[in-house]
Amino acid sequence: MIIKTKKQISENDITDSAIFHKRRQLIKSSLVGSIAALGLFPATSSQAITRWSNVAKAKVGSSALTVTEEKIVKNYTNYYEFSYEKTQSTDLAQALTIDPWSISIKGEVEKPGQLHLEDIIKQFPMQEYIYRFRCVEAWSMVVPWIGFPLAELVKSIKPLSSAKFVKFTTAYLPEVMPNQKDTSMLEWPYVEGLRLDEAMHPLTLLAVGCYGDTLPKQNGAPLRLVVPWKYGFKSIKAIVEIEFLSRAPLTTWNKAAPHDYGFYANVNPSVPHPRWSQSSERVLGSSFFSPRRETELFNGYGDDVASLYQDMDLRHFF
Ligand SMILES: Nc1nc2c(c(=O)[nH]1)N[C@H]1C(S)=C(S)[C@@H](COP(=O)(O)O)O[C@H]1N2
Ligand SMILES: [Mo]
Repeated sequence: MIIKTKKQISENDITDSAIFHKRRQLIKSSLVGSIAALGLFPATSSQAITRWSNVAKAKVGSSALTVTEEKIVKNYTNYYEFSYEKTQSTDLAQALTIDPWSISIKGEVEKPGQLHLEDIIKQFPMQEYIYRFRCVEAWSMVVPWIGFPLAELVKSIKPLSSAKFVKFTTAYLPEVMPNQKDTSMLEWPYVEGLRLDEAMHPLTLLAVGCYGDTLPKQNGAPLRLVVPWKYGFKSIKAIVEIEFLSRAPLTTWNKAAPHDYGFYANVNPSVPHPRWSQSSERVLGSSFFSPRRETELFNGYGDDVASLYQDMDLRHFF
């Protein structure tokens, strides 16, 4: 796949690129609205594999985030279609072919049909978003994603007023994804879902890259969801279908173990998993002696998202 951009860099962008390099070391979070005009463009449009150069004009928020080392994020992956073991899934995912790739849009929308990845990348302005990421297994990391708000895509395909939920589906390729032949633990393809207002929230991303580059296969290439206030399993990888529904879809983990994994899966230190506490987390890359991090409600994004759940009992809708 060749990812091109028509975007030209201005002198300002070039000046500001120095800021980006500083931001990689110690970066502050996180209001998406405050991450202003971050231009991302392929360094050379002739390359088959695109590298994005990053230019930041970021006004940053309050709490400092230290970006997790790239090699950790790229080698410690959960991708159960390939393996239940984190380094093995990284290796096996390399067999996935991500070019060409298209996404079918279905259900309660004015504009159903097929979207090609190249067109998506051309149509929506890519930015870098540095988010916390908290797995339900009680580890966490901070990842500089490249992508765009899912809301932009949703608006462009015009959901009908009957659309209340969005369902996402991963590729089904049992010849390439060996665990898809084993349905004893999970049903395939992997399915996730959001309420429409969650999908429209500006923090919710479709990511096509991370660490200034295209998304590695093991991290969900070519296109994945990122919902930073929810447990990592909501952030579905290798999306091939987005469907708009009037009712909540059945999602993979919720269906497999409804008492362990709720539909909402909002990060919540006071709702334990039945077999372990969620009150703290192991920060990937921190030293053996570093203390665990206290888990925050909504993974620290409460100022932005708590209003979505105002009248809900978060213990019941976990
Ligand atoms: N299709 C698919 N998406 C998936 C998963 C998976 O196994 N298959 N694992 C989920 C889980 S449990 C987590 S924690 C994150 C991990 O993302 P990462 O491997 O890029 O860190 O992906 C989520 N998305
Ligand atoms: Mo996870």
